[in-house]
Amino acid sequence: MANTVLDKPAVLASDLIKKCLRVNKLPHIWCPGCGHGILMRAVAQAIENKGLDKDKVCIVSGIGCSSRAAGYMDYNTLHTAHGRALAFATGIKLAKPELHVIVISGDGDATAIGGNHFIHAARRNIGITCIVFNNSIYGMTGGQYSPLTPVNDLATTAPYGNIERAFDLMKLADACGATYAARVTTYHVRESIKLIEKALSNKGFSLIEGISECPTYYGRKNKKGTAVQIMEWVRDNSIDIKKAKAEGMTAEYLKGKLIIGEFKNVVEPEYTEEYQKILDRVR
Ligand SMILES: Cc1ncc(C[n+]2csc(CCOP(=O)(O)OP(=O)(O)O)c2C)c(N)n1
Ligand code: SF4
Repeated sequence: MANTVLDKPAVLASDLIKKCLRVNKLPHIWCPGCGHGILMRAVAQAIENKGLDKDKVCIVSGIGCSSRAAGYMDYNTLHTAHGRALAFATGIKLAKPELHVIVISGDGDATAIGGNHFIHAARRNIGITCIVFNNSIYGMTGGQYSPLTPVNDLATTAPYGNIERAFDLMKLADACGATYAARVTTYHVRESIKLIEKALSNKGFSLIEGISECPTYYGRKNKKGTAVQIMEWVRDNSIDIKKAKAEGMTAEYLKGKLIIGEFKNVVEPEYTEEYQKILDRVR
């Protein structure tokens, strides 16, 4: 196995921080126990493991606690408007197809105000790696429910329980035409890094849904306990999609479980390559 930071945490983790983060922007704003830092680090580690040239990486975010990650990461970065990260990223990828364009987004940012950009970026299969830090709630603005808040859960805007059904982001990405889709968690860090690496290797639109903790709003509102207890729940209730399929687990058995792992990995024409073909033809 590669000699990753996770194999020698004490020494190499600090190297990763110095190399990939803007240390002058630290300390970060995230609450103690917030899962977003774990996902940010997994993204940086995946970029590092793939040996990408930092100058060829562009990280785009919208607005939210999750979107603050772009400010801490030492690559070409844009911190844009709420819900619009994929629109900015689309422009960047079209102008500079040689860049590895990565979007970091929250569940609200990506699937509520940014939902339309999401479905069309996936439909076009444009070469963007979209990483949704899903904490099931709007963190930055105080705990409103999002399109990924489970039914019956509590939020500041659903004090008696959320009656809206949540999107299944894996199914949404698949239906819209994304060519790579995986769900990872802050508990399964090694697997998360590997799947982010695979997403970065896909030529077209890749979605990573990163299950993250917001102990401050989602956790407190829903009496989920401490950040550690939330992660223990994830550990005890996650089932890999491959295992679920191999063992023929029924939908009834999987109800209430968190299905993780790689859901889709196919090859389809990538948008900027198709666009270039048109340019070559007409010029
Ligand atoms: C156009 C616009 N609408 C609303 C807001 C207010 N706003 C800022 S962050 C946010 C929600 C963030 O939630 P999410 O995207 O889930 O990210 P999290 O903070 O949970 O990481 C909202 C509604 C804004 N900044 N701009
Ligand atoms: S409010 Fe929630 S999402 Fe935002 S930093 Fe705090 S724990 Fe993280």
